[in-house]
Amino acid sequence: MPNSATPTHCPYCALQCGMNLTPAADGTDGVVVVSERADFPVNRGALCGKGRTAPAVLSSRVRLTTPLVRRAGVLEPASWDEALDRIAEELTRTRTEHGPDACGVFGGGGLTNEKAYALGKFARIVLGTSQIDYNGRFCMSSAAAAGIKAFGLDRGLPFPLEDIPRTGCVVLVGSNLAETMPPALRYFTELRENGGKLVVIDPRRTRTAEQADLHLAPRPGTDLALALGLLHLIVAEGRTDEQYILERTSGWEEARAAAMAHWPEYVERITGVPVPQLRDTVRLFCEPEHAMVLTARGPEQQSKGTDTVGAWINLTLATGRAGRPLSGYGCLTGQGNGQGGREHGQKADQLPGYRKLVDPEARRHVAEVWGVDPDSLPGPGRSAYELLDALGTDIRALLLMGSNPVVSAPRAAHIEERIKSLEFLAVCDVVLSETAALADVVLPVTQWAEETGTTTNLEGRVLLRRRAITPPDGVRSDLEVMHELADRLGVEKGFPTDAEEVFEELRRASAGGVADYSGITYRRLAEENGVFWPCPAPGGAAEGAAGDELGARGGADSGSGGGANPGSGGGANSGSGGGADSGSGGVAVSGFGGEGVAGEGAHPGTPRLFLERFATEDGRARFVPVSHRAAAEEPDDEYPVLLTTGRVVAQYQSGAQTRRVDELNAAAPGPFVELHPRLAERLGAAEGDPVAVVSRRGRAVAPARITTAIRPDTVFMPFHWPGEGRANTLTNPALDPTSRMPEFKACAVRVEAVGK
Ligand SMILES: Nc1nc2c(c(=O)[nH]1)N[C@H]1C(S)=C(S)[C@@H](COP(=O)(O)OP(=O)(O)OC[C@H]3O[C@@H](n4cnc5c(=O)[nH]c(N)nc54)[C@H](O)[C@@H]3O)O[C@H]1N2
Ligand SMILES: Nc1nc2c(c(=O)[nH]1)N[C@H]1C(S)=C(S)[C@@H](COP(=O)(O)OP(=O)(O)OC[C@H]3O[C@@H](n4cnc5c(=O)[nH]c(N)nc54)[C@H](O)[C@@H]3O)O[C@H]1N2
Ligand code: SF4
Ligand SMILES: [Mo]
Repeated sequence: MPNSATPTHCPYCALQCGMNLTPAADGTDGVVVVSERADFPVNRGALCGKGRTAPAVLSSRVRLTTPLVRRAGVLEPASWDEALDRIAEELTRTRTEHGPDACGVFGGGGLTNEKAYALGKFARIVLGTSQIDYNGRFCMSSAAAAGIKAFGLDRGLPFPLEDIPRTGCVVLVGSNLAETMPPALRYFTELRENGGKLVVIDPRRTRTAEQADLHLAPRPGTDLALALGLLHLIVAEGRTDEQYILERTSGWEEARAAAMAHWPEYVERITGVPVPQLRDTVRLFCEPEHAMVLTARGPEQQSKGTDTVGAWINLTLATGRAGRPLSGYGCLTGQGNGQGGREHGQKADQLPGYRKLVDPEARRHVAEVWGVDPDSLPGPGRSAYELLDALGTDIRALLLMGSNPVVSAPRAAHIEERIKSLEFLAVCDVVLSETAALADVVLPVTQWAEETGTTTNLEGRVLLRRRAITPPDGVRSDLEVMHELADRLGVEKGFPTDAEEVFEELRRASAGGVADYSGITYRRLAEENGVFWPCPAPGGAAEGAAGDELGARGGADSGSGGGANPGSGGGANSGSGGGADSGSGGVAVSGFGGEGVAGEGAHPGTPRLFLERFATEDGRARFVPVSHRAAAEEPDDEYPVLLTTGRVVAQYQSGAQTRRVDELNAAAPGPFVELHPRLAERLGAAEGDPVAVVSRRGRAVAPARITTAIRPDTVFMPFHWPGEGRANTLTNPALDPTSRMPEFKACAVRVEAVGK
């Protein structure tokens, strides 16, 4: 039995925990045993409840195993041919009658790199539409935009998690990782055991905040003011690193001036965080030699998320932390392939390799790989919310893969109406999600354990998720779906069904781009425990394309095209050629690369970015001059309370998968409204009483959960459930001007007791 165990990775979050899977000896449907995979360094065998129970969703008791087609208003089982023909006909009709942009495509950050790549290619060359985006827009897009502005490159963490225990202080902004990435908590526990300090910033005293040396509880939506106030104090207390600022950054004067306008007392009034706590934070952050700022959805899912993350990055720059060993800024990406899913072209403005769709050179390179005319590639399309908002008007038919917006989109009742107003909706999913239930055609697809593919975890580590079991009869992979549809729409070549074949093409398409995967192969991924991008092919196997973008821009790995870091094999990152990781000040790169695995001349990958230079044109990080502004909707007499939203440990996202697992439902059976005893008393609500939360978008009802762990001016709802308790009925789709991220984390509501 043990020798039939397959090492693979969890289907859910961005930690991409390693696990071993063994099919039941008797081949019983859906029965798969999960066992510890201690050799994978990120989680070292530890799994959360979602990972442990993930095989439950493989069972045909809860999943789809036959295509469904709507006939006379009812979804009925159909053959694959009928279902695929129907989709092809409707897409063709829509395109002919209304033009290619009347067809929309919506993807997901849970899709493998191969699927995300193929979906972007499918939209642009099969449908010829510009109208593609994905749920990652709702996730880390603000951090991505801020990272690109400041560093010239967006990779969630610029260092591996293993650096965290060895730094001096981590400021964790709006992450509840004790619930959202439980095995990662270990890194922070070790940090504290080593004498390092943890500061957590969250309007709620979460399980994560309980681990902290210092917990700041700002009003939702005020992180920008908080970061500016801290920078003000850093300057006032003379704690800046002037030499670093001079040598490695630009734009300090403007950013400094903007921060100086944010006096601590003013910041206290906006945020509710007392000045002494601001001073303590500055001391904890500045005193140690090394320190990090990590953000997650709290500060990012705001209509000013990009500026907010920019302000936190400014703190790391002013104190000389970014691009130094054991220090810097990172974003904790969320979905299983939240990182890779944002690199290979399912984003509205993007081509593979994190290239820009508006860049003529990028278009030329990718069009050549795809064998099409660069001029035939459409331009950038709408962002996720704007795309969903245009359904039924400009966009008449939608192909959706890997998301459940009926539950997860902001202002969800409106988006549900938009989806219902489509002329045609096709959904590929493993279960009949709330969105799939509205479709005209539903295609049942294979999932993680049944198919091979790669994901890129929150560290930028590309991983091989291996097939461990045979899928049930009747399901096909997303790649097969795209192959079949492309074929029916007149594109016979270019959509292989084998994931490795897709990956080989992705390597070429990404070569020379920011997210360069050209030096990564399935073989290397199988032998090493993942490879960090950028990883250019030796000698520019990208047909001379390597080096065009990064080289010209002096990117993170200036050795691209030249096989920098030659043959280190042992994983030392001190190769010649000025790769980003050379001269890393003696930081050992452990847990990376095995003896000689990378092979002679192979690039070892880049666990740590920016140690010599940033990926900007001049190699300097850019300060952004930002000032605080209010949330799009602030409390008033009619809506006097702030609503914020987020997650609980036992459910995942829209719950489409985890709400089908008994053990998880027992732990987290339904929605709730977390509120402070003082607010509950005013309402006359007792624990468990139904309370209504009302915003300008709608009304949701869920039981009260009364706790002193939340600010009295704020209520919290998790967003995992549809129906009456759907948090997104309430949320405000106000968008960040740069990232187009909706304001999931702050809107004005009133709270009412129900039927007392
Ligand atoms: N169990 C579970 N784990 C998950 C997921 C899941 O659905 N369930 N989803 C995965 C995905 S895709 C993602 S993106 C990650 C998200 O991971 P996290 O970002 O950790 O998750 P959230 O609960 O959305 O938000 C984190 C915290 O932000 C706080 N917060 C709310 N408003 C504000 C604010 O204005 N400022 C600050 N500083 N904090 C605020 C909330 O109280 C919450 O505790 O989790 C991943 N892991
Ligand atoms: N109020 C509020 N709303 C939020 C957030 C918040 O914090 N607050 N967070 C936002 C964030 S960060 C995110 S990431 C989104 C996530 O929200 P969604 O985009 O809805 O994410 P999931 O629920 O993971 O949906 C994934 C769907 O794809 C299916 N699926 C899984 N694997 C595959 C596959 O391989 N192929 C195909 N075709 N389908 C597959 C699943 O069964 C599921 O139906 O929610 C956002 N919405
Ligand atoms: S922490 Fe994330 S990747 Fe790890 S087992 Fe849990 S859901 Fe899966
Ligand atoms: Mo996310």
